[in-house]
Amino acid sequence: MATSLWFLGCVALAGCGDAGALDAAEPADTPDASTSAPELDASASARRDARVDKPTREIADAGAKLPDGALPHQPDAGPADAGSAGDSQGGERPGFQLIFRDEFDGPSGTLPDATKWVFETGGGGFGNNELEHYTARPENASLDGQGKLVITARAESFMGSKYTSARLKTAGKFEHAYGRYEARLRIPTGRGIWPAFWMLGADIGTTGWPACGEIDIMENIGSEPTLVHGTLHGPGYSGGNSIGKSVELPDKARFTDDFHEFAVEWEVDVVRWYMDGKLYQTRTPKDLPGKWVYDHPHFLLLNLAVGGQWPGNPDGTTVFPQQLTVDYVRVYERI
Ligand SMILES: [Ca+2]
Repeated sequence: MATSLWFLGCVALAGCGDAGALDAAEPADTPDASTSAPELDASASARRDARVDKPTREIADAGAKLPDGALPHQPDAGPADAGSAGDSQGGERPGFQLIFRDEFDGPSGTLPDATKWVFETGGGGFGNNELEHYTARPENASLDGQGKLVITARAESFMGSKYTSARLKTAGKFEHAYGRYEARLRIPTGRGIWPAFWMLGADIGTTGWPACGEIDIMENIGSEPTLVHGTLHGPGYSGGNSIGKSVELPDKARFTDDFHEFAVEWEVDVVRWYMDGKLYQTRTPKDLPGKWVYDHPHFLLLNLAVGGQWPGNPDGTTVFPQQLTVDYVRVYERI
């Protein structure tokens, strides 16, 4: 089946309370003024831009072979634990050296490690007509005491929004170029539910979006429980014109029923996407209608949006709360 995609868009960082240079960011340009973000109040920290179109894309075979010219993947270095059990002790990967990790070990109900993660808070739709208000409360993001981070979207009235959730980023804490970026996630499901694990260029505050670059490692809309998407957004290919591919599980199993590992391996002039250790997409500058903007540090984001142009809004079939559960986030450099 064809997929309908509005891809992750921009973040305009304005007036956020985070430490670091991003505080001074100007609101980023959006690819379509008719769908640009509303004016921000001073407390709102970020906006994604609008998805302005619904391109149809190929769905990858999860067992795809490494194409000619791609750098070698380590075929026996896949997820240390492909099942549903936790994997707090893993992380060794031949040919790579860990440079960032969070296994999310810690007492139940505590907030994620503030030396690694920054909460982005606020509502207003993030340019996508999203419905959630992101908070920094443990009700929306906290450890479960069993080695997992749980981001929870709740149906509740909060500062004018009907839903609350959380959005975490490593901006100002961990920003890096190249390497392998992976997370083991159990995603939620249901119409209007929109989890993502992604990266933005750390220069977004000065160059804006999409010139800063955006690499979406995993994105799903809850009405499509058997598909996830990997995408690049850059100048000339952003929003609905972004470059990406979708991938399914064998037998079209639902992603929400188990943990899966999502990764990119990002090198000079190439980004490769993996799902459970299997390559499903490779992009190089020749694939892009615009400039390759992935030669500078990016930061990571994890978020769980509710509603918006791409996923649509929750309806009577959508169950709340919904949870994005994160077993680990790890970043490696090649050695
Ligand atoms: Ca863990």
